[in-house]
Amino acid sequence: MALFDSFSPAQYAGPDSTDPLAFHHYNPDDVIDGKTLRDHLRFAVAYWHSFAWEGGDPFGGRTFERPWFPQDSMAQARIKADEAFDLFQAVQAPFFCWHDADLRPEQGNHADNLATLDEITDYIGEHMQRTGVRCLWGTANLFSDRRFMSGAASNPDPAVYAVSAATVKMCMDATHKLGGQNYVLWGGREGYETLLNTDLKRELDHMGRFLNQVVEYKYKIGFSGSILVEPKPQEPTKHQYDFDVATCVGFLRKYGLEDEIKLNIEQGHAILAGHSFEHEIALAAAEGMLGSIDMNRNDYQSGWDTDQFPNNVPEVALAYYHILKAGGFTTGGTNFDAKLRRQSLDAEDLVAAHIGAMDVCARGLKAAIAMHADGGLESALQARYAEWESDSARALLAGSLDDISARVLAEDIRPAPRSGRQEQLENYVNRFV
Ligand code: XLS
Ligand code: NI
Ligand code: NI
Repeated sequence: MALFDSFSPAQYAGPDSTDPLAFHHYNPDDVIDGKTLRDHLRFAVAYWHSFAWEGGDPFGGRTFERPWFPQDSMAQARIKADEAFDLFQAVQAPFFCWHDADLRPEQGNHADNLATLDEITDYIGEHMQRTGVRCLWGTANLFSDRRFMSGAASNPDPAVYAVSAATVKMCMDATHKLGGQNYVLWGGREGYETLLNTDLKRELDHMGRFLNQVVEYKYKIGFSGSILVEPKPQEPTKHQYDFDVATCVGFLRKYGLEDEIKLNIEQGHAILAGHSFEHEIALAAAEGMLGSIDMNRNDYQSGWDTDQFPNNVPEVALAYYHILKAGGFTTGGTNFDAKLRRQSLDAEDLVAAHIGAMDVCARGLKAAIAMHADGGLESALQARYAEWESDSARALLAGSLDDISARVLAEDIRPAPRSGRQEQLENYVNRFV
């Protein structure tokens, strides 16, 4: 019995509606600032959390019952794909994202896995044609199988590097075939458990070369999407090499990739790294490396990557404010890399989770657009730095320490501290959310 085919596509019913399966704030066709909300937000469902994850945690296994479990055959993979596209339509998701291992079971050698991925992506391509749902990004799962336990590109064993590179080539080909708009590399187990057995410099050099091979291959096949790296500080390894945006920016520059690779920023990973989501977004934008976002929050107390659906409008509003300030998404979008809580057993829970998350994002985006149009934050920023526009201030940057010192003495420069107005700015934001 199919799970999601009885849900007709969720409709916008307005903020006063009490229908739990209707949109209250996300009206996909609403045009704001010259673009539909659909095109501003570019929502994507994550195949892995919604269809491959079975509801397990470190203390217990599967809680969900789904017609495509156990996920051990191509027949089951097809049922899963049918159900996935029913869900995408039920929540009006324009995009989805996937790992190879989510789409079909990995079985046998690389040749077997190539053949089965080709087969299932043909099948998925038919669903895409039929429904109009598109691929935001594809990626390779280089972390679940035991062969990746010590990393993929950073593995001490060259055989694992080889299989990882071949797997990424396979997944880039599949992403290209499905018209994917980005290709993502999240480090998975690229990191270490202990420095006692780790040659950190060698592992970083191997990762740098690996990413260069990815970029070379992108040009070879004419993939026109963006290559994105997804930072995360820990989990599964104790220390992940792609720790946060700042670390990734330095890494990409070191290996000559700063003009080739952008970043996919996840809210939960920002929190794990001790940053706010908007910090990571604003920093990536400042470096010209903002690509896409994974919109899933963490529990602020547990210290785990709990991948919960977003539900905090003020947080989401600030994230979109910085995305809009950077010009909005181009190839990127809003991927719900989010999973249900393991007690949320019903098909309806998954539908409601996505609808609610889309509503939260729509509210946040509308607030961000309004703040943008009002310009209050921008003019406060301009005012704060206005003196740097003067010739005498510019001369400071052009001069030497000697020049500056002479000026401080000659002009008897004595700074007069002035307010940063933080509370007033916070109050300002609260008028919009
Ligand atoms: C894990 C990551 C993962 C990536 C895709 O924490 O968020 O889901 O988004 O491999
Ligand atoms: Ni994550
Ligand atoms: Ni993610």
